[in-house]
Amino acid sequence: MIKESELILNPDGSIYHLNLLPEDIASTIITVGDPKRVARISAHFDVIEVKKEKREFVTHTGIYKGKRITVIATGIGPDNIDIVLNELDALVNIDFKTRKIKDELTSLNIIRIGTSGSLQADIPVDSFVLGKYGLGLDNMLRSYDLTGITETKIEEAFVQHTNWDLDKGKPTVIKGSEVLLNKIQSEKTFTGFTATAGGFYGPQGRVLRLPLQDAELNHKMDSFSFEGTKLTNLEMETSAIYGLSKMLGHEALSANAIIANRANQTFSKDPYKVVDELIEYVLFKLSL
Ligand code: R1P
Repeated sequence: MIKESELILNPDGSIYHLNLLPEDIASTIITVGDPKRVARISAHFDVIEVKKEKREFVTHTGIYKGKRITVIATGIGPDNIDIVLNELDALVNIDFKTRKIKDELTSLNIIRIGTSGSLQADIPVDSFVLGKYGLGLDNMLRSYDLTGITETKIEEAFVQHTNWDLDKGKPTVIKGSEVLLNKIQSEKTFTGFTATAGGFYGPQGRVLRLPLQDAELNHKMDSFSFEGTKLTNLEMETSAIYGLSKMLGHEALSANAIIANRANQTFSKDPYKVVDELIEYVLFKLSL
């Protein structure tokens, strides 16, 4: 039995942060960073059945072309992903009455629709990138037993290639869902390593007033590849989603709209447009 301090439920029986009941979510879940992006997605639904929120965790569940889909905002960063993924899993795989793990486990399909910066000059702003792998630079996953979850050979190659300072912790590499990748990729999408940073400025090589531990890191990252797969883009959630999904038995894929290009220092003229295009693209692919 999972104790009250570990599995925290609100007085109405909903899970602590997400404020959701088990029946509020579908088995296909779209995650977004920006809470306002939730309504931009559910605007495409034929019907919206559930609208709930607490803090940055805004959730809409509805029907899109006959398929029940939940869209949930995670807010920014891997620490929030720890909350969202654990609580979504608890909603389907823990019986809230007995506080016991269910005998039959449910596997969710989790798709992130995010925004991201490209590290490659030939992956321009306004394009779509799918993360074949998540490369975590943030260490959130290191609190878990990652035995058998991470791609250790790629991790070692990355540490060596970038001369990574292990005082910052050790990068993790986790593969995304092949099933979802095959379903969603097309000639419209780029694929590669999506790197996840634990911050927006220094952790992604941006300098306003503070000097960086390694000013060359982004250049070392954009020249990293493993068996032909390049490091494509940088954002703040993918590797955390991939790691927790893999450990918990869910399928996960991250689709990002490229709104900045860090290699040629450009920014999309209309970031909302490319995000809306990615939303329509992913919803269409999920409906097939
Ligand atoms: C930073 O501005 C935020 O935008 C990106 C990053 O991953 C981070 O969450 O994604 P979202 O647009 O999905 O929030």
